[in-house]
Amino acid sequence: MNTPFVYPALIQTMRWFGPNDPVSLQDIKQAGCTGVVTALHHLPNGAIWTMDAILERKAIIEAAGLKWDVVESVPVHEAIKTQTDNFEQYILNYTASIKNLGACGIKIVTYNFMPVLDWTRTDLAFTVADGSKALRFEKAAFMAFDLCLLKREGAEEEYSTKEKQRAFERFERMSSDERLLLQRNIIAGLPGSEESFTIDQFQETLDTYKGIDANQLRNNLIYFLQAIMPTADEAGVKMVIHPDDPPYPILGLPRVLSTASDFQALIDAVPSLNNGLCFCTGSFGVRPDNDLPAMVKRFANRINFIHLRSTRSNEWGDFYEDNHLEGDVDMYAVIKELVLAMQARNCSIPVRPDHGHQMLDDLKKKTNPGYSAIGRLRGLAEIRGVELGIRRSLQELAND
Ligand code: CS2
Ligand code: MN
Repeated sequence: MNTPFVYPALIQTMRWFGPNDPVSLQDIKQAGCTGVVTALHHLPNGAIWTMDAILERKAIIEAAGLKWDVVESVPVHEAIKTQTDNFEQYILNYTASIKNLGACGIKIVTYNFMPVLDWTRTDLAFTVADGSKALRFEKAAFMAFDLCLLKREGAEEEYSTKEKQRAFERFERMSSDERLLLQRNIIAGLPGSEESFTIDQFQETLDTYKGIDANQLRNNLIYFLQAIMPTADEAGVKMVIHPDDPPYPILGLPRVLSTASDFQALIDAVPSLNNGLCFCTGSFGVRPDNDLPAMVKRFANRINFIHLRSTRSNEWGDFYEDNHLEGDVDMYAVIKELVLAMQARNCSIPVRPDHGHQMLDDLKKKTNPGYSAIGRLRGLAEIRGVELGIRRSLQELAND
């Protein structure tokens, strides 16, 4: 009887925002996770993550019987993205943080290079058909913020007449409370986004990108990666960049990690295998021109962290977070390519259910938008089931 052909399994994790997170480590363990994705959110952007601070967090996680598998994220200071102020010092600090994380045994570090805003939504409590609440990006509301609240210089030229008409009509229908909520949703920073702004601060920060187009931002990203990669290689730390969310320019800001060719440009410039990718189906999946299964195949040896979620878009450019096995993402095809990638590399890759509806008892609780317990537990359970079915089927085929 030959040895059964073994397909490595995904490492199941959930994001945890630290001791103040309404979702506990015990909740995460009961959801079936073995690992945790977290960051030292209490440290200011640009600070060095000391060994003590890292080990303190690691001890809390291990005391709960879990493993700190992934950092999400060590935030990249805006000065590094714009190469202003003392950005070189911030790069040195970032390098020290990577070295300390590697020394503490934390070997996967997520980051993103989105200018000013991290992930962006207009509605954090959009009620879907079954009564649960989802995150939503409504294009007309977003344009209304841009044109009527922020009143961004040059915005008028960026939208079509039809789009502007939809934005102004949308704005007229909003109450003053709705306008305030819209502004807060967009610039107050969502969970994991370390920045939060008043409208004036926001405009000032946008202005720091005047003269920085996609080409320049990409060059600044490559400069940053070239500077930190020797330390990451030395420390055995895999850097994984998270894609843009949404995956296209907003507010006149460039975005440089929205497509396969964006990531290809990075690995062409910085070939180390520790220059890796956080494969987020929700972010990449908003663009119909992103072929997700093909991207998994193409970047299989550089995908070292996975976010699985699915959005559903319409013809107006609106999208909301659907259930993990519904929406526009072919989750079966993506998970199958991920299982094949892990088998080829003979390694297990950490996955987390990205976002999840606020549902059941969580509807009566205050939770981090997208990061309530039950919706993510449902998503992870569905992902786990699809993966198990695929692995067993492939294994049986291989053993025939
Ligand atoms: C999510 C965010 O946007 C997403 O897909 O994973 O919660 C994520 O934390 C940030 O955008 C990545 O830094
Ligand atoms: Mn994601």
